[in-house]
Amino acid sequence: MTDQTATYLSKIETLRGNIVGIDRQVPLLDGSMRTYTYLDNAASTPSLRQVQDTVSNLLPWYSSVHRGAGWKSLISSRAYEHAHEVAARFVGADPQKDVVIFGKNTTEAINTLANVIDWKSGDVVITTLMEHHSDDLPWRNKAHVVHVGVDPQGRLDLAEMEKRLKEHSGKIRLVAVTGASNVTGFVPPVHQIAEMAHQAGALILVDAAQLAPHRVVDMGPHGTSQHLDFVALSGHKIYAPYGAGALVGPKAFFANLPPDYRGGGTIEVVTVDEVHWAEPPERDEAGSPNVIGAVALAASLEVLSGVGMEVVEAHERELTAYALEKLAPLPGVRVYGSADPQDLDDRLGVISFDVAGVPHAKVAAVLAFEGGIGVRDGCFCAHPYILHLLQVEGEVYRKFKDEVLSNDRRNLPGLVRASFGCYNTTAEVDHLVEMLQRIAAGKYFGDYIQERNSGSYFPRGYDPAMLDGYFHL
Ligand code: ALA
Repeated sequence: MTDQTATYLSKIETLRGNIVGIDRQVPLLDGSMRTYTYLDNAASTPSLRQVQDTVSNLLPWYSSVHRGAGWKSLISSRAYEHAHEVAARFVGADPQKDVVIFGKNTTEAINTLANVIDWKSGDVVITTLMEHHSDDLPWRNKAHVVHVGVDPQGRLDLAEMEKRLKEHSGKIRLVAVTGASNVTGFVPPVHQIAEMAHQAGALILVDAAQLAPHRVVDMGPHGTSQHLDFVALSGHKIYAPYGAGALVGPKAFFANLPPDYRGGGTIEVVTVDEVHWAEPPERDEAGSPNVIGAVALAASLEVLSGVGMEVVEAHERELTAYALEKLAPLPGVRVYGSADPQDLDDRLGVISFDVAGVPHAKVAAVLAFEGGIGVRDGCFCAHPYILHLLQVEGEVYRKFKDEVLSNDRRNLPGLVRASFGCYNTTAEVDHLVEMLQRIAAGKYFGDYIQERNSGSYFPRGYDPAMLDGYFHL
């Protein structure tokens, strides 16, 4: 082992040691207990210990920010301002020209942008079929939305992007594109797309909810063709599940537009006759902000920057290659997107698959109850992309839609998704693969019953009250 590899591995081991709850034991159907294997990091990541500690350290000093004169308010305000600086640095924003607007999460960040833009009739937003709903639905009632398609594997079709940009040139207000898919893990070339968008006279938003926890995000210098105008991310997907997310973008842009939410903290002066809005970010952070969440998010970003996002990427690449190699020979297991362990430059460790003959919700239930493994199944809040990958259309689509609208989700199309964080290990991948081998061979032993409304499976005898002892209910 080279010194470099040893250093890299020790950094990853340290990260794992700092994951809150890494040692949780869960009961299996055979009566044994097992350390939980969490492979649902694309949905939400656990907290880092340093993040928890930062929150604990701030809580005794917590106070409302900016409007108080006392020592606690000064400390909280300082911590909150520092959080803005850290978030800006993490995405390579310009501290003079850009602003970080804290909110709940990526969904709120994107809705904020959609709600502040001064839309004009005929405006177009170009987005893609790969988006999760939060980077698709917010545009639909604002502008004419054009969805750029994907190639047969599910990668963004750049030739179509070029074509649509030309077709709508001059009318496009925004290109809204994911930094990485939460379904296939594909990473579109956002800087190349930025150049294309700018040539068409549009701004670009990168939904970095999935990208930021796994790769370097660099908005790049203002005024250059590949600069990213807006970036959105979520704390709960980057080891800081304390309810904060961020929208980063040009200060001058927000300074020219009234805020979406209006209220305390958003103004300089107000009378019954007139309002003078505050400068961003205050103008766009109405009400008492989530100081704890923002400071938690910044703590996580500082830990990850200290480790190096290139180290995180290298580890996750190895893990993904290992998983794809191990999954390839499993009969009945089909990976969607790319299943090639060598083809990792433009994909993350998000692996969506199905198991022939076993419904996705049942696979997830067996993994949970017999393997102690947490994955997600279904459509991952990305219906258009999943339905496309599964080729659900026409009569099949109409049938399942009618069932869902009558509260029957038993036939919901979908996939199972294993998604890695920076702390997962090859031993955890081995355990997943061994369980999938058993499932594909029909060698699970629970008697699973499917709920009509949710489509979820639970083993006979399961009672949610069993969970109460794990937390203080
Ligand atoms: N985007 C979230 C997920 O993929 C909801 O699970």
